[in-house]
Amino acid sequence: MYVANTSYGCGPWAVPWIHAQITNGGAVASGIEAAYKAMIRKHKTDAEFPNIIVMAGDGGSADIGLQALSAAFYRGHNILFIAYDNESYANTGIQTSPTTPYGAWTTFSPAGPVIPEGKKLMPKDLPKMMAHGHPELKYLATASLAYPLDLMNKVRRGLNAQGPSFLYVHAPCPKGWSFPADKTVEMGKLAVETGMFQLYELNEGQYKLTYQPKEIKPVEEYIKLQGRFSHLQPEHIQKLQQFANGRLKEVGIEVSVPAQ
Ligand SMILES: Cc1ncc(C[n+]2csc(CCOP(=O)(O)OP(=O)(O)O)c2C)c(N)n1
Repeated sequence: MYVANTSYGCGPWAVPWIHAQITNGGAVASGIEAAYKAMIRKHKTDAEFPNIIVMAGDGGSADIGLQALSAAFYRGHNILFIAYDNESYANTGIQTSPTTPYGAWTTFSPAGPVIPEGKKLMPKDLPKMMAHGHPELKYLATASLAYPLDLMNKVRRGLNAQGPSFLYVHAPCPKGWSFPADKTVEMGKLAVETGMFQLYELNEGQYKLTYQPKEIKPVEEYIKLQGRFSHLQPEHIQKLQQFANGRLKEVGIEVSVPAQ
């Protein structure tokens, strides 16, 4: 979101923004929050306390940026940390990250005779990691660009929460996943309808689904539209189906693996 939006020497934001390292988005936001608080308390500024929002990729949140994110939440800074998940280190040319799904092709997880499925590891579940063990956490939700009103409402709730808030946004990437750009919203919806991504809010320690598909579709309907999964064999697809079923079960939806 940084490089693509600011190439070169300009940017699209109508409000102030600052570049952070991929390692330290949480720490940079903490510093801005602390500076505003101190300056307001000491009457060094007439400014109102602003909304402070981090926009981090999955690398900058689930992987290299995780330490700074967790520390900012532990200290209780009044910030909204948004992780937008395109399921790879994208800007550098599509390398695997902890949120890249099992079986996905990336340049660091190519499919070949030795490792036919490409990526062997199952993904890290960052929102559930953030949901536990951060006592100051005020608000947590997942969202998707395919459900924009829901997304905007969750941003507002996170900003209203007066403390560390975390929003995890599923953001399908046509280039990295290899599908036509005009299918981006469809891909976002299919992720939710197949259980590859779940929309929820954390409500007093319980996951509350904010959108529940009427019928859960087989994951194959989602992955068959993406070039990054085109090498998968039926046994790999079965593993992805079990993964989706497991994630759904964690948020309260019981699904049996649909027959192949
Ligand atoms: C400390 C450090 N290591 C590596 C890089 C190189 N780098 C630039 S952008 C990028 C990918 C970021 O991935 P992600 O955070 O998922 O965001 P995306 O590009 O997918 O939006 C990397 C690794 C860097 N800028 N800084």
